[in-house]
Amino acid sequence: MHLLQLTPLALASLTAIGMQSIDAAPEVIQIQAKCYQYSPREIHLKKGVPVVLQITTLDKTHGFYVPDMNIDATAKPGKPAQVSVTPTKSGVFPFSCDVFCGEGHDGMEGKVVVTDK
Ligand SMILES: [Cu+2]
Repeated sequence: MHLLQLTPLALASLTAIGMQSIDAAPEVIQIQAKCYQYSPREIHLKKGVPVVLQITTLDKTHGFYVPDMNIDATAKPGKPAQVSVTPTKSGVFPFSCDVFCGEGHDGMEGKVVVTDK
């Protein structure tokens, strides 16, 4: 009797564990922005693998603009920007700050490197 009662529960737990690994949350990649640079300056992604980019500013408002990937985010102090992205093509895609932040603004840039799986 006890065994029969436990079996459905055990099966349910196994199923839950299996589902969890399939529906694993995308990796969150942290990017820090400050006058006048990003850290890291180079972000490596894999084609077809979803990720969340979280851009945090350490000082004032900065942009995170990746025209080739249709990303245009703004990180405000105390309010990081979150961008979900699944790269659809491999290549090197430059990003830059598109919110004027001071004398070094024009040189505030980096690149996203997308490789095939
Ligand atoms: Cu800027």
